[in-house]
Amino acid sequence: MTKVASFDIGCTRILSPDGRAVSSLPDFAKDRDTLIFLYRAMVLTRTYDAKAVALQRTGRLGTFASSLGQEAVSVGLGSAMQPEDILVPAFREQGAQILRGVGMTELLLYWGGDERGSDFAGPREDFPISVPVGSHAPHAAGAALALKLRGEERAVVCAFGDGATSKGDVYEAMNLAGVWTLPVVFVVNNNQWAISVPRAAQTGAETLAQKAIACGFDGEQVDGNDVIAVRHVVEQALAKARSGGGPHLIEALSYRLSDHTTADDASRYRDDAEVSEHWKNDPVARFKIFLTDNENWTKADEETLLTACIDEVDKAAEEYLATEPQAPETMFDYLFADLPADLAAQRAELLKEAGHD
Ligand SMILES: Cc1ncc(C[n+]2csc(CCOP(=O)(O)OP(=O)(O)O)c2C)c(N)n1
Ligand SMILES: [Mg+2]
Repeated sequence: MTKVASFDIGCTRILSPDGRAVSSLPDFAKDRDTLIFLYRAMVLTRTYDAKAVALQRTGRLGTFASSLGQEAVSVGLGSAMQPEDILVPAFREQGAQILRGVGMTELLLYWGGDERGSDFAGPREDFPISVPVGSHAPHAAGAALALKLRGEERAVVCAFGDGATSKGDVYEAMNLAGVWTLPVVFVVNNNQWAISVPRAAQTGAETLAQKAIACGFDGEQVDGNDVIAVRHVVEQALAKARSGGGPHLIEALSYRLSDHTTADDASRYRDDAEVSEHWKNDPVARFKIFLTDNENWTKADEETLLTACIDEVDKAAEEYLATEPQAPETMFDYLFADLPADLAAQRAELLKEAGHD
């Protein structure tokens, strides 16, 4: 038999869980301001998540998906992007969205059931949150095709979870991206769980990264709790995509420290001991040790940062809570350009009931 194909899957790690650099630092990681910018973005994301969960628990927000433990994935990928690139997120990439200019007030409106939260003022060409699992991947391929046809040196980042990689939509999008050499970087936010389905039950493949190989492009793993490594590999993949080198798949290895969403109780299907073990890889703690040891990050710096993040998040929450709710009939207004007759009748009935007609 002649060997006709072979492939390797590498994994990049720059910071070890105890905060030491275990391979050479990329240039951006030698700049103190950039490091602090990344740390602040992760702390802000964690603060926002905690506030959102508290709002939900007190009846002031709908179901919410926290990114606790996965901040390095979203901040890493978000910080690797240029403003003109396009983010097509799932629902756990708030770190990237906030960093790219989506307001926390807007994100809270979204999770509060207000469609205006998806119409954010920030990066206008970024896509809104996709709760349907994986169905945004073909949209990402479509956006990348548009960039390619227009000859623009921009690229798309499409993020989804480990569970989404079992969806046909994701494979179809990757296949199309491969065959048409589209400028799109797929990032698997592998938090080891898809609600109650563990990674081992998701696929027989050894890695999720190797799914790229069947689609004709490279895939690799990265330590998803290492913000420096995530930013580095996504930056490289984006540079390749923008310059015509085609798509790339990055599997970011992380762990979902929270429940799936506020509608879930993960203690029903996974051991507390497993979760405790993964707290040792906390991306925020790891980066704080690195800053303390290498950049003279002090307790006072930490206090100032925490206070600033809490203030920013509290302000966004107050703005969200003070926003007048939309009129109930607006629930019909965002899906169809021309409302089908049955929905038009329901809309009219609602207006009549509310005395608005
Ligand atoms: C098309 C579709 N099927 C099922 C669901 C219900 N659902 C929401 S999240 C989820 C699991 C997603 O797992 P993963 O892709 O690993 O993302 P994670 O939630 O872990 O970030 C499921 C099945 C959905 N939202 N959309
Ligand atoms: Mg998952």
